[in-house]
Amino acid sequence: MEFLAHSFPAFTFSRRIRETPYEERVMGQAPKSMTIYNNTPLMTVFRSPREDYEHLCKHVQIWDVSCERQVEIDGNDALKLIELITPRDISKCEIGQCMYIPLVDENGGIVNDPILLRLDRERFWLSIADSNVLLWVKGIAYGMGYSTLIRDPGVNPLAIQGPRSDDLMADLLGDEIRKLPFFRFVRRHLAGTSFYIARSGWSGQGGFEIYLEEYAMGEGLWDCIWGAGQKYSIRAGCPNSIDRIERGLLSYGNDMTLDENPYECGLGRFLSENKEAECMSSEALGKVRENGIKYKVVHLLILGEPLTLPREAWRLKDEAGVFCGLLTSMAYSIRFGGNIAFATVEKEFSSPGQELFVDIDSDKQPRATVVSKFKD
Ligand code: THG
Repeated sequence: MEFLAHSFPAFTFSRRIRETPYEERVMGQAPKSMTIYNNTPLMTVFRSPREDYEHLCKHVQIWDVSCERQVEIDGNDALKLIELITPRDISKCEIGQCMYIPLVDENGGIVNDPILLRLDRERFWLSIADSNVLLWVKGIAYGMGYSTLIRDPGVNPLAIQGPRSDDLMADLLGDEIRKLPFFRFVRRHLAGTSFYIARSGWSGQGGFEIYLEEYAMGEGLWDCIWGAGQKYSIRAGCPNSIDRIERGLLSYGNDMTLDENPYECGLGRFLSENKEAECMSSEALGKVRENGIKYKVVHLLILGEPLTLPREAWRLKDEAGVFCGLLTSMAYSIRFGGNIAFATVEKEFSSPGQELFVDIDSDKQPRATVVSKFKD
């Protein structure tokens, strides 16, 4: 298997590793590799990255993304609390709307990059990436003396992704669902349970995310979608590295961390410079705007043979052999005829066209070119 260089000891599942309501069904589809995300198993490959990618681009897939945990923030100060932790202005977020909101600390560091769901005026879910938002938010709420209830509501999201997602969900929920705009959600009923369903998902192929609240209904829901999906050649899937890098979706913990600010990660368009509400990162981000950034996350094209990225990531050098950045994610893209990657590089080396070298132990060090974007 090209993506498994060597074998590992068996994984010990314990109470610290969350179970998901769909895992029996997922395991029945013989996934080949997985990772742990928010203490929850997340599959990474079913057949091969390339086969999974080609299927995702043509058909429809069902993904167990229970690892996208929800942090529920409920109560009188909920809006105020979320305004405090994100530099994005969320005051105009409507009930039934999702917003991508980087969470940023008092030093300008990115804590997480969740999707916000506004369930009610003062009731929200943060659908988080892999870092402990719950404890951070609880600490802030306590320190500020806010009266809010903050908890994990035990939601287990299921994503339906791919070009046939609309046909499949219209068969199950009626044609109305086709009209659901991007980043909007509605309440629907299926397989004996009701849930919020949003047009969203971590792929470039479009689709929906179902936020299942009743754990015990998970297998029934999976089976219902699976059965109806047979005519669309449905398969079990997972976030696909080729697709997400082509789409330019950054992965928290890999391509951005607490050490980077949102301007360095190209998330400037999600920040509201003059937001009215009090926000803990305003001052730090104002300073970044004044002083400029030192690093930048860029897209790289590395022509040649497929490369695999080791866990510690690869260093990048300039022509003179001086270290100037770090490769953070990579995949081989047939579409672009080479390896596509994200890297954090010193700002002087971040303009499109810039050439860099991948510092691997070989006579011929692969040449990497900074590109503006992989795909629109
Ligand atoms: N779905 C849900 N929760 C999640 C993710 C998800 N939590 C973790 C992680 N993914 C959060 N990160 C992202 C990053 C980007 C997007 C969604 C979640 C995304 N971005 C769009 C884009 O860049 O094209 C649009 C953003 C916008 O315009 O507002 O979709 O996938 N439930």
